[in-house]
This record gives sequence, structure tokens and C-alpha cells, in this order.
Amino acid sequence: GLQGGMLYPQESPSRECKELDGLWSFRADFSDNRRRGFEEQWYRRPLWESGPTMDMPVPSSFNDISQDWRLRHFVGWVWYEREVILPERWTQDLRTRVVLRIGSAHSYAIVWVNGVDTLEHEGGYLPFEADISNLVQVQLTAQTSLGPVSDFYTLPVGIRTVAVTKSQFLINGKPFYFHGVNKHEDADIRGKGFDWPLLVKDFNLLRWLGANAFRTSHYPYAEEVMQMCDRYGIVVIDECPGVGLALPQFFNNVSLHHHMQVMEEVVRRDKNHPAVVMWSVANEPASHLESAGYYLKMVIAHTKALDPSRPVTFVSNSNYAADKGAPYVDVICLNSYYSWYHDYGHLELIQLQLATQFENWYKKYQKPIIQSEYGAETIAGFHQDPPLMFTEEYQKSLLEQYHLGLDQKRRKYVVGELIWNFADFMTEQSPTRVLGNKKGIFTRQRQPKSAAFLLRERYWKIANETR
Ligand code: BDP
Repeated sequence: GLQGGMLYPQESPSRECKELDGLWSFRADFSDNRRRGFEEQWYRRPLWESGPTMDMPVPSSFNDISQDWRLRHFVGWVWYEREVILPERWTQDLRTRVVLRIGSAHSYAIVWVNGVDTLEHEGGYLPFEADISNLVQVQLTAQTSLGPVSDFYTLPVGIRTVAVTKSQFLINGKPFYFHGVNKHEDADIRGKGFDWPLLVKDFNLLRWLGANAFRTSHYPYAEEVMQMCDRYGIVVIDECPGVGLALPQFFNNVSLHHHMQVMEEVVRRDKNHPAVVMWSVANEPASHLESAGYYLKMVIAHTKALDPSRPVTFVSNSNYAADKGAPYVDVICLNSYYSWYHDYGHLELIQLQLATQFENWYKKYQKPIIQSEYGAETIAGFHQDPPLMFTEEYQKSLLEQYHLGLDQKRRKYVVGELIWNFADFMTEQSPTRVLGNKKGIFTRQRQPKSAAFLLRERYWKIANETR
């Protein structure tokens, strides 16, 4: 007979559910007989104690997440582990029945709870469960009952300092060079919706690239993203949604007041993340206007008052002579699209234009500079030599010219370069967009264009130089 049912978990006045989806620790057993995990009894201690682990989102297929080709077609034992903290009313009220249910696991699964072999199941797709009450419950006697603490909260902490000189960005007193990307919260189907498998894939790609930083263009990202940055040591320029401030009428007191409020919300939310090293209050405002100068001055001063420990910037695409916001920033962030939005095809001009840009800004302001955007629209699979716009060759050549220009000033006063963009992303339609913005070095599906390999070589080279 069926010997009992297998009801889908449901909350009710008598039932509570706790999702165990999310990030798990993971290791594939690559040993020859694939049985080292059993021989060494990995289930008895935290998984990291027996060797390196990686983050693995659940639910997902491990084959699709990492950049390690061995996992792509791995067959054998893989180990997943997750620490779970149960509410006191589940563990201390012995009338509560605690059931562990696995929705589906391929294909032979053994489940240990607190080191005890609890469940085995063969065949994927179908759920299986076990009553684990006696493994997680403790009967409290008068002596063992806790002091009356009503709230518990843990906050991972990192200690580091950030400082800016006339020509350097210092983290822990050492010159830091940003080599990384601008991102978007965007992907097929889910749009901006948060998704663990997507996030872990993106971080695996950032590691593959050798990137050490990104800017949250052009809005604050999900808090899980910031947590990942702390854990992976990726440095963040945290940008507020101040994008598109392109017209004179935007620089009024109502906007200013709201902008300051938003900065309060951003700083309040993200101030505890060591990964965040700088606030960006806007992207490409019309900073040549007098009214924008006053506006930016006020927003920047307000942000500095909220958090005196971090530098503040905004991202400019104005001319050095016209920009009215630069006097108030700690670091100058510049977007430029040489040989893309003008001088089409004239890649040979880039080095000169870039040198002029950097020299003009530095001479005027004596502040460190980040090339916060540069890039070219590229449709994956389009090829042409000599390079033409929209081909992979053009994107590569454009990047190469930028890099030659950047290398002239790197370690002098240029302190970073962030490619536009990490991945292709959707936009509204217009004659300049082919099914969205195609300036990604990865496609929207996170597969590399040729430029990704160029960038990877460069970032790892820079990383090794500064190590
Ligand atoms: C820059 C903007 C960015 C755009 C990019 C582009 O900061 O948001 O996506 O241009 O046109 O000016 O690709």
C-alpha cells in the first residue's frame, strides 16, 4: 500500500514552512573512484573542513552554473551542504513535528542531518521526506534554558579603509586599480527579477574575467548581490537611481529633496558592506548647467555628511571645461564612446582622444580618474575584417585601442577602467538598439563574445602585476 501520503508543503494555522532554497556549499568528488567523500566521511564535519567548496544555488543544475569544464559533464557523487537555523518553537516544543522534505534530487541521494544518515532516495524528479524531530529537538531543563534574549542577528564584518589622494585610490593604504565592469540587473524572461542561479553564474564569470570591481549602474542592486561582493572580494561603486537627469527642468528643489532622500535610503541600506568603497550620486547628468552644479554640490555634500568614511562621485560625460559638478567629487568618473557615437570606424583616433581627455581633466582638477564607461555595440556572431561596427572584431579593436590609451596613464592618476557592459541587456526600441543594448562582452545569455577573452587576459595580467 501507499503507507501514508506525500502532501505538498503548505502553510496553515497548524503548519509552517521553511524554504531551504538559496546558496548551498558544494563540492564534486573528482577523486578516481568518486568515493573519497565516503572514505573521509565528509558528512561528519562542515564541508569546507575537508577541502575547497563553491557556492551552488538550489534549485539549479550544477552543470550550467560554473566556468569549470569538468562540472559541465560530471557524473558521480556531488556534495551539497547547508546550515539551517530553526526557530525555537520548532526545536523546543516537543509537540512539534519537524519534517525534512526534498522536492527532487538527481539521482541517488543520501541526506545527513547533523551527521546522521537520515534519508536515502533513488531516482530524481519525485519528492521524499523524513521526520527529523528527534534530530533537531532538545528538551530544555530549568538549568539549560537560555538567558532572556529576544532577538538574534548576525552581521558579517570586514575591516578596511578607503582613502583618496590627488592621484590614487587607496584601499587599506595601498593603491587600488579598478578593473571590472558595469552591470545591469537584467536577463531573459526574468528581467530584473532576482534569481540565485543567474547571480552565481555572473559571479563565476566575474572571477573567470579576473574582474575586481563593478559599478551598480544605474541603481542599487539586490542586497544579495552586495552580500556576494563582500564574500567574493569584489569592490563596488554603489550608484543611486539618478540616471537620465539630462534636462534643465530636472534640477529643481523638489528633485533635489527627493534625491537626498534616496541617498539616505541607499546609505542606510548599504553602509555595512565592506565591498562598497564609493557612492555614485548620478550617471551622466547635464553637468554643464549652472543649476546642475549647485544640485550636485548639495547631493554630494549631503551624502558625505551621511557617510564621512567613503568617497563620493558622479559619472560625467561632459567636457572638462564645461562640467560644473567635478569640483565636488573625490574621484572623477568619465564615460566616453570614442569611435562609437562619433568618428565611426576611426579607431586610430582613440589613443589621442583618450590622452587628451585624461590630461585635460587631470590638469584642471588634480583628482584620480576612472574611465567609468567605454564600449561598442556588438552582435555576437557578426564578423568582419577589417573591422566594421557591430562586429566582434570591431569591439575587440576598440577595446584594444582604449587599453593602449589607458596604459599610458595607469599608475599615474588613472585609477580604473570599467567596461560598458558586462552583458547585453534589454532597452526600449530605437534605431541605435538591435533588440536591446548589445555592448555586452557576454550575451544576455551569459556566453562570451571575442572581447571577453581579450578582457580576461588583460584583467588577469593587471591583477598579477598588482598582487
Ligand atoms: C551611456 C549610458 C548607458 C548607456 C550607454 C550606451 O551611461 O546607460 O547604456 O551610454 O549608449 O551614455 O550604450
